[in-house]
Amino acid sequence: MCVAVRDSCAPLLLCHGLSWPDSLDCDRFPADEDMCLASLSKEYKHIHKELPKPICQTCPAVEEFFTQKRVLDVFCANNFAVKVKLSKKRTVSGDQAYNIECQVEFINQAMASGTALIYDDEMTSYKLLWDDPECDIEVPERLLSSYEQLKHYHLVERCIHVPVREGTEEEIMLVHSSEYLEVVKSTQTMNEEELQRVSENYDAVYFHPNTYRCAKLAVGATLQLVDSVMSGKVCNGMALVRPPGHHSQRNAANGFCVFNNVAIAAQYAKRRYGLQRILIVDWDVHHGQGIQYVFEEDPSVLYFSWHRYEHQRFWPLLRESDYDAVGQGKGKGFNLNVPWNKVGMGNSDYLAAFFHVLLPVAFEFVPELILVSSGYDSGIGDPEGQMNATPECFAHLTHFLIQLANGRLCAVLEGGYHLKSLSESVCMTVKTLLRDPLPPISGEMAPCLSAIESIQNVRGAHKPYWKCLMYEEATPLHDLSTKSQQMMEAELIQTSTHPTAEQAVGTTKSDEAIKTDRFLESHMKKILSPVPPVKTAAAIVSKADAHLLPVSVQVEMEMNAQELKTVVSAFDAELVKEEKALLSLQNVLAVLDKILKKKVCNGIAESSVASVSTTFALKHCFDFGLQR
Ligand code: Q9C
Ligand code: ZN
Repeated sequence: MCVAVRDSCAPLLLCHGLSWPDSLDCDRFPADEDMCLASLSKEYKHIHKELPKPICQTCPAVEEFFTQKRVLDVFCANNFAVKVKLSKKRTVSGDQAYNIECQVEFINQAMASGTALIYDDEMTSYKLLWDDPECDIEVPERLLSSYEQLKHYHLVERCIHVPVREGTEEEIMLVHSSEYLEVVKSTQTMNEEELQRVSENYDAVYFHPNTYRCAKLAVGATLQLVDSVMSGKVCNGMALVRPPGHHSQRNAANGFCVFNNVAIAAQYAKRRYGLQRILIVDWDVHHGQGIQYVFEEDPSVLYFSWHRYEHQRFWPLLRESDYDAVGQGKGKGFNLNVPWNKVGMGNSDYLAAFFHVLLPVAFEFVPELILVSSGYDSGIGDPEGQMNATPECFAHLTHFLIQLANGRLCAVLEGGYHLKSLSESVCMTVKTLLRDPLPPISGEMAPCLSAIESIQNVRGAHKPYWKCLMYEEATPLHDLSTKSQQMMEAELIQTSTHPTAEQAVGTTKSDEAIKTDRFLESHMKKILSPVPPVKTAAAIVSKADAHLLPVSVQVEMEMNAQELKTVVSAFDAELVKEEKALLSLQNVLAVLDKILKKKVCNGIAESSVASVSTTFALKHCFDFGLQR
């Protein structure tokens, strides 16, 4: 609970001779924060002006109502859902006097709706100025093509546009040192040669005169998103930013990252909103070691990352990216690493990691906010990741996550270097945040052996820290199925003297990229069937009850008798001779038919003869040509 809310309501309660309920924790905002006071000052004045003088001996009913409404308004304006019950009781002393009993019950932070989209093309204003094969995939087109595709699917206009701002020095210093900030600042005025020299001090980083400005915007965009979600303006959202953040560290840029946008956002959310549990999900294909370092000892931030690891042979080549880095000190158990020891991981492997590692732990953790380090280099076609997840996989990952934290999720772009794969995956994420129905996920649904081994090892390593893993039988596997193969490959590379090997890799890669382009073009058409115009249909027996349904539910008429005859053959007719059974069947088939014809997403039908209805429903599906 916020001090400002308490203070604004205090005069209200006081004038009724009441004090703030002791049971409410009122100090979740540090007193020196002015955010909430600012947003409330209008309300506060309003209260002072309009409230009856603090003598309520004769408090009439209308005034009680007024008071109640005021309290509610104040709380709701701040996104707190409360139940306020003011009841009037005559005092013993005299007929004219009342005691007002006040019960304030916090239900929860109110459920907001809407999706924020934060993007500014100014973040495309820096690029690599020299030749560096290590960095040449991190291009401005990454943002441009993602935003174009969002426009193409008409998703931009369905989102709430939130402007970017610069992150302040103070905000940047929630994670970074002032010395490092000064280094980055100094690159603004450097010439190419100087820029190149600074860049060389870091691993896989390039600076441009506009980098500093864009890095500040990337931080600010992320914080704008956090503010939009936490203030209840929206329920969730996505920030499309460059440069990415998850590799950068207190004193260092790293892996295209300058300021750690997501780590700063988590520190900011803790400070400003008094959050006690934040979940960071890093689905980028690289290990966000920068985030791990910031929160290693912090039990209030649960960090999950899966990453291409290949037994520490993949960048950033760190021992601490393995499954046994579980966190340190008080933070033990709050760092979850799923190292992928093979390339080619796909939808089933990612879902398995969610089902068996992230989701059980996250549900036990009960986060108040989710930040996603939303990199799409874990998607199909990406030259860095070499993985296989198709765009709709990200829809499903998003869908599972919004079941937590009241749906409060901020997705912040990290990597993603195959432009088509990146932009389709961004679109699937935003579509899901907007709560569009999900496309069915494609491909084989069993995880591969190597994925199972990694998953089993993280579960084993975290067994001491989470109840949901308490009964895990398996102990960490040391002889991984990929290990011997890995050794052989390493030897092969060492002994290989094939002169054209490098060239061959070069050509296959771009061919590969084009192949993925073509694949995605047809794949997306296949899976993105138009969204049915009606979400839910209902067929109910007594039409008089229709008014009890939410307005958005379309009430169906029963299937007409003529149509029904084609489903119920003369032989089967025996089964539905009774009028009641017939009506039930007509109801079920009416809804089913609409679903099959994609006129509605889902539905409910009232039936008194469920098994008979099911029999005919199945038959109708087969007739419709529905198969596995
Ligand atoms: N030969 C992000 O995705 N690659 N950063 C280094 C070493 C660096 C990735 C290759 C990849 C950085 C945000
Ligand atoms: Zn990455």
